[in-house]
Amino acid sequence: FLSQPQDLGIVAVGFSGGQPKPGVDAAPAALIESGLLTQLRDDLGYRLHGHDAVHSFSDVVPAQDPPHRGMKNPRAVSAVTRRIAEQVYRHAKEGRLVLTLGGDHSIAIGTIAGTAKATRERIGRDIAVIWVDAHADINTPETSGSGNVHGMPVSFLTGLARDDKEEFFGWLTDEHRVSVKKLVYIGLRDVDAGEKRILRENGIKAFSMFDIDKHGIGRVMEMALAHIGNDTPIHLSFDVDALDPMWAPSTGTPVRGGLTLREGDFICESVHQTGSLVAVDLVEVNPRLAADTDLGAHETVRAGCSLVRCALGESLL
Ligand code: HAR
Ligand code: MN
Ligand code: MN
Ligand code: MN
Repeated sequence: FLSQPQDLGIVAVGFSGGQPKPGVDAAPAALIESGLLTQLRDDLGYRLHGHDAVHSFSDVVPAQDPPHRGMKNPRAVSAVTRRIAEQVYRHAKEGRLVLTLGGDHSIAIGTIAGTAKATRERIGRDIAVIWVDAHADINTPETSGSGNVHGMPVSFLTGLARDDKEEFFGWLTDEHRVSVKKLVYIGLRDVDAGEKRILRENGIKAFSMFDIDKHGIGRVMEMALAHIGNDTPIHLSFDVDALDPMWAPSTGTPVRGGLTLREGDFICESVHQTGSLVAVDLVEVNPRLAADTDLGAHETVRAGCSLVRCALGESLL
């Protein structure tokens, strides 16, 4: 007895304005060129929607964009994430699983805002977020040392950071936000002092590389999913830099001592197995970086495709 084909909304986001290194905007095209969407359709049986365009957002990016509260490119990131939120919302409202291919991690402001709102309206539930990353991305504009918004998305999504002005993420309202209680980190190993304080003061659940070494990834996923609770809709936001640079060298801020590709795949498989997945982001693949090595960006793109396929159910029998 075959199950119904599942509908998958694709949002391909060529955006790099949340951090300074060009090239992360080329990731969606590289992932798609390597056959990802064809595999999802032909091998995994998904019915794809919205996959014809890689969005560039040039129409909403202003010519002048001076810093605000230390944030770099604040108007551009705000406008682009607002647009992404609308696109993700439309897919999720239809009951589609949503796959977003980034782009830097600032785009998660849009993706998570979109699924949070749509899931509340559609089934009256709050989503949980599993954030897989070497970094916590929970700086506020005031704690950030870099001013790069890709280090801040979680603070805006949880309401720890706020701004009244619409052009600086003031468009985010309660319906877009997620509770710090419904947030779980996996893979952390490069967390700023100010971020550690935020995690501690808000009692945020986080499994660092230390916890993975100590308990093993199997036990960590049991604990992570237990924290979220059965049956809670899950948004998986996967930063490819969670993987060790051995498997994913082509990324803007690589940190040694990360997940093996198999551990990354296992995280994705475990989330798929819950049956509660509503959205997946794959971010921070930068095909222009480490391009001078033997394999170039090929290995990183391949790892990214593997993570997505695992999250969408490839390897489970
Ligand atoms: N924590 C640092 C900052 O705020 C570095 C963030 C790096 N971020 C990413 N995303 N690559 O996870 O700037
Ligand atoms: Mn990140
Ligand atoms: Mn990261
Ligand atoms: Mn399945």
